[in-house]
Amino acid sequence: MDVVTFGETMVLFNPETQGPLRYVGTFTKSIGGAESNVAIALARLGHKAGWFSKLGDDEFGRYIKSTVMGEEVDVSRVKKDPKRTTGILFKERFSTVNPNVYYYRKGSAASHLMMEDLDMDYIASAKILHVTGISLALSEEMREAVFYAVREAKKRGVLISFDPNIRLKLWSKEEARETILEMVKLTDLLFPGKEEAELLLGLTEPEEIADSFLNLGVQTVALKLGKSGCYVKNKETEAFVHGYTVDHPVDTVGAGDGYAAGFLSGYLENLSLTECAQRANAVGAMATLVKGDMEGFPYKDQVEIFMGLKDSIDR
Ligand code: KDG
Repeated sequence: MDVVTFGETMVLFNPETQGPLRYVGTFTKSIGGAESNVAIALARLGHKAGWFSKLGDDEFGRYIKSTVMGEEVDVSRVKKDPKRTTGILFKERFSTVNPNVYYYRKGSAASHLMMEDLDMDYIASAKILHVTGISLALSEEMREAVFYAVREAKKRGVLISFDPNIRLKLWSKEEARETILEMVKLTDLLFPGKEEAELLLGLTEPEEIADSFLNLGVQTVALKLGKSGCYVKNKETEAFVHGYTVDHPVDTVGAGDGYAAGFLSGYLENLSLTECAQRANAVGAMATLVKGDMEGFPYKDQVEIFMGLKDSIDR
């Protein structure tokens, strides 16, 4: 396995029309979950990815499992919780590409994922364990499970990849800051957004932000700067890497997960830091071209065409 990840994936209802949810009559059903997004994006880029969670023993749980499996992600460690249900997520759109999000996930099966649910041999079989701050916000059990998995995996030589993914609908700024900074100290590859870094460190300059994270023990910081691209730094090198311009973005949700997957993909292929950042920017940008959290992630040849590394034959 190249990358193993775990966390909550919900059934996602995307409105067909704009406006307040109470007036929306039709939705497209899909799935949303930061960690499964990363696993799906990695699988499309040609890597071996495993994702697990706890799902309700219900139709939405079955739907999520078969969808992730259909993307060629290993789902062999997914568990069912007969007592709890699968979480639900609704988006609501007004004029922008950034939708509002409504969660129906409190007490969900996934938020009861705990230490005993972890197969540490499976996790330790991966080169990289990827986790996010969403799991840290869901419940005490989940938080404990994530810290345990990360500490154990680290002891067993697995690289830790972490995306803070701060969702203020799930916890307060203070709680997020304290918990996430604790996780950062265990992290090798870190993927913060600029606003997240500001919230965590109170800093605004990319170079200062990266240095602060490196001082906390992080090996590589990939700071997402939105449309402008990213700033990446490790002990040996640093670079500002331009983003890709997208003419008609339709949905920004999932772009950060695409970025993380693009970066990890480059890392697994031993690309340079700048090349990892370029692939990350490209996958993130492509994610915004399609409605849905994971639908827009490209296959390897598609991202190479997008980056101008390969010719496309359209007809
Ligand atoms: O990063 C995208 C995710 O936020 C989305 O797919 C749904 O996991 C999700 C969440 O908790 O918001």
